[in-house]
Amino acid sequence: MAKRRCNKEGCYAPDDFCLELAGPLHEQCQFFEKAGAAEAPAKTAKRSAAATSIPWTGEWLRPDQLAILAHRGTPKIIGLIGSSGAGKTTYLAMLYSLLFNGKRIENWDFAGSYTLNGWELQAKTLQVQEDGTVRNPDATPSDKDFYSLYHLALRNDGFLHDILFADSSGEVFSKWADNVNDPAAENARWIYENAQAFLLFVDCEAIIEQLGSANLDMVQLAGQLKKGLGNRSVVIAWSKADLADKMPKNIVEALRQNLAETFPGAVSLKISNYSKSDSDQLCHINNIGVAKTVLNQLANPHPLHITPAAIQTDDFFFLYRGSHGYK
Ligand SMILES: Nc1nc2c(ncn2[C@@H]2O[C@H](COP(=O)(O)OP(=O)(O)OP(=O)(O)O)[C@@H](O)[C@H]2O)c(=O)[nH]1
Ligand SMILES: [Mg+2]
Repeated sequence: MAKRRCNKEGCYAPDDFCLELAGPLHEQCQFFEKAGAAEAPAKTAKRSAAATSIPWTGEWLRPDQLAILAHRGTPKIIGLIGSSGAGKTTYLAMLYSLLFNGKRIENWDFAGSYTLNGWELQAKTLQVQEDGTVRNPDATPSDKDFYSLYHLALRNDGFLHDILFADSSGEVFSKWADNVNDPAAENARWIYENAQAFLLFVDCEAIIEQLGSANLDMVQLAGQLKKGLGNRSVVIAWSKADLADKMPKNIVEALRQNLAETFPGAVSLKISNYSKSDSDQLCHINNIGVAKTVLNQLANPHPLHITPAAIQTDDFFFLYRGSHGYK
């Protein structure tokens, strides 16, 4: 029997995402059913739909569900690491909101997602409510077996890449930083072992509120991340940078130096989810810039650890400048 295909233009289900339902549920799609009717009796199609049982909610993926991506090669995992409340989940919510609102990651075109519901759920928390407030994401559960892998299929240079952003609880990563063998940090260990690149979040607000102790926590986390890092890349995101001016300069300088020595050549970007204008540097440009930097480093798995030439700036961060093509 000929292989069934969808008759919706541009849809290559079952070899690729079902365009209509934005996921692997092509058997339930009206266009796929119609396509199948031409080649197979309707009863066969119904039976095969019933037999397909995918433990998949569209919210987020767990490691044991990654088989649904296996037919296209090995997905690449980006681990988000930072202390509790550092803004990791909000970063993902903002990244999706920006993409949904038409911003582009230069040279990386959105081609679908198996976790659209998960992205949507987080992005909704950033929408302004009727009373003018923003809800913000809930703290990510700190159970040792809680996983939330957010999927993006992205086309770069004609190739399709399955990218998974591995979000986790900062509390768990702090336990892991204290003791990598902590039985309560199983998910942190999995992310550390399986990620090909990392986003390390430095919480500006924590530095303002906790001063030296936030610095020490960060140094400990960075030190643990470095130990078995190999040639995997790290991008440093100074989150909640709308508050950056309030950070004590001596603490920031000490931490910045420590991170520069721990991760030579790593790109540092200040990000914020609170925008002042439509093309806000911290919110619109740098959030996308963080994603673009880490994706480009993933596409080039042996990044050259060359310290960039000195940039004339009154800010000690290397602000992201690659916004060409940014819309
Ligand atoms: N000032 C400021 N606050 C922010 C910003 N982004 C997030 N926040 C605040 O930080 C809080 C924590 O953010 P989350 O994204 O939940 O932090 P997280 O790192 O995922 O935390 P865990 O899940 O507990 O590890 C939010 O509820 C917001 O109140 C920002 O850009 N600026
Ligand atoms: Mg979180």
